[in-house]
Amino acid sequence: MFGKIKDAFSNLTRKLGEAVSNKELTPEDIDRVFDEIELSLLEGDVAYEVVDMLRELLKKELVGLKIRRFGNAEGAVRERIAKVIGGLLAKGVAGKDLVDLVREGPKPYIVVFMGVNGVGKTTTIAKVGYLLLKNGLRPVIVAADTFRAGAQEQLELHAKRLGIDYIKGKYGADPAAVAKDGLIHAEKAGLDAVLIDTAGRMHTDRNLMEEIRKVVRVVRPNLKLMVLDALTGNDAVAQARWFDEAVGVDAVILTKLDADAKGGSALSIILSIGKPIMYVGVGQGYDDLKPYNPSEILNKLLGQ
Ligand SMILES: Nc1nc2c(ncn2[C@@H]2O[C@H](COP(=O)(O)OP(=O)(O)OP(=O)(O)O)[C@@H](O)[C@H]2O)c(=O)[nH]1
Ligand SMILES: [Mg+2]
Repeated sequence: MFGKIKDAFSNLTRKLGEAVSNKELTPEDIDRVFDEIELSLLEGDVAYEVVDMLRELLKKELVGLKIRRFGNAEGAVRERIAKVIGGLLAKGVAGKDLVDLVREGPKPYIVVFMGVNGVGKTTTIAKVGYLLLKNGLRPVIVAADTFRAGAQEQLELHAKRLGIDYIKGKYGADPAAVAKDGLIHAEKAGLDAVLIDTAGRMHTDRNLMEEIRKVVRVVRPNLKLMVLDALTGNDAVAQARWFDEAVGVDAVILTKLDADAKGGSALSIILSIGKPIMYVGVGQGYDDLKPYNPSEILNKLLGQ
């Protein structure tokens, strides 16, 4: 993870360190060094706008930097870069973990998972169900994807394996009605949370977008979670914007971080999403869901 762009950041630090050990840093120095490393950032899948944003922010932070003779120029540069990127990464921290929200929130606490096709919604629901169970909370999983063949069975299999209550609907059934059934079940059985899986949809599919609006209107979720695939870069940022406009997005779960070998795609999403990142998916197992941890990412990017 972050392998390729880690090299680019280490070159950035070294080159700026060299520049500052001779004289005070100027905007031109920073442009020159950025021009030299820009291609490797882009090749590492960092979005063009993100490269530009970093260039401007680092200019603000670094121009005028002076190092005393025999001072540690590279160390001073690294510290400033860490401050800038660390600050950006910290913006994504969610105020509260889902476990706390469920524990402290209304009972049952209702969560809708949404996103485009194949980003990992169903897998993520199973992981979240497992996480709640481990913390002594009882969820019900609701298959409100009545659209895609196999979707109901896929979720049912997870629920059975995990020993979690499960509510399904018939193919073609109204997803809002299925979601409501899940809510009624949770109320009757005194469960803590309702986790609602929805069909993958593109913003261009007006029927499906109308359908997710209806689910939200009918069950009034306490949390609307958008699932995004780390490999999709800029497109993920656009997806979050569409869903935010359509139904509102409270927080994001970023999946497949383990599969983003270069790292720039995930980094670009994290730096430009403008929403709290509640968890990251780091594999296909039930345990492969981690809280978003900015300092761990910063270490991977800038660590020596
Ligand atoms: N490596 C990796 N694979 C993941 C992760 N999360 C999900 N996947 C895989 O991504 C694929 C799609 O996952 P699903 O959970 O079916 O995605 P979905 O969003 O429900 O898909 P649709 O219902 O068709 O829209 C599966 O092969 C999952 O195992 C993750 O964090 N890491
Ligand atoms: Mg699914």
